[in-house]
Amino acid sequence: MAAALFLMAFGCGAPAPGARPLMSASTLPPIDAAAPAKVETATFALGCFWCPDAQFGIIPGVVRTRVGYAGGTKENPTYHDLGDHTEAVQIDFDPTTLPYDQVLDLVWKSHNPCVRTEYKQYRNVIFYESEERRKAVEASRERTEQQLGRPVKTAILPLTKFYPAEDYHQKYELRCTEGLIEEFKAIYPDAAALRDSTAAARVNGYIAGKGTKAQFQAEAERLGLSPEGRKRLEIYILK
Ligand code: MHO
Repeated sequence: MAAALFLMAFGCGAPAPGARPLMSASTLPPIDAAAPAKVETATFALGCFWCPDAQFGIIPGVVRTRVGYAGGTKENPTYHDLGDHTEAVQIDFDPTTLPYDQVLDLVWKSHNPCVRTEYKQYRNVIFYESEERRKAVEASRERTEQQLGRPVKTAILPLTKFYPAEDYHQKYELRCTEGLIEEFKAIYPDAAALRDSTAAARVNGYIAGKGTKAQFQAEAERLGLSPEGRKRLEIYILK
């Protein structure tokens, strides 16, 4: 009897209870469906990680962002048990439209590199993943010192490991914005998929006031928002 009821309720070939329907490319925000297969990754720390998450998530050519902990030795750090780690952001970017040297320029311009940061949690760091990257970072430091005419104090360190932070820190501004976060949770019930969405990265940046009207007009259709969601987001775009 129970089996018959089960079959009546769910039918043949219907997903098992609790299974999530498979996401088809057409239900994704177009900007996510078009994410390039080949990306490179860069990691840096510029104070509280909520801010660079938004600041870099809005940049054309940035495909994904994630915030986390890096630079220390403690294994499996958490926000409340950080050990010797620093809050960091990691971006996946499309090197064909945004070369690594441009990423570095943006990093140098988005903080004051002449100030030594007192707390390890919030210190400024550019991490490198290879010898080639180390050379590129050091050359960009020299260019920056010449431009500023002062020594730069931002640390340059090898990236040994990056620990992604808790879900509630990912796309923080978006998560705090009623009406918009619900739209993303409906598209991406899985927190890691939401974190990895280009559309979520852009919307998080717009909410933080990092985007311009011109950029929004050019990509609004591709962010996967409802007409109400789009109106809600427009309130945050002032420039
Ligand atoms: N506790 C600070 C910084 C948060 S952060 C992710 C705040 O609430 O603004 O370090």
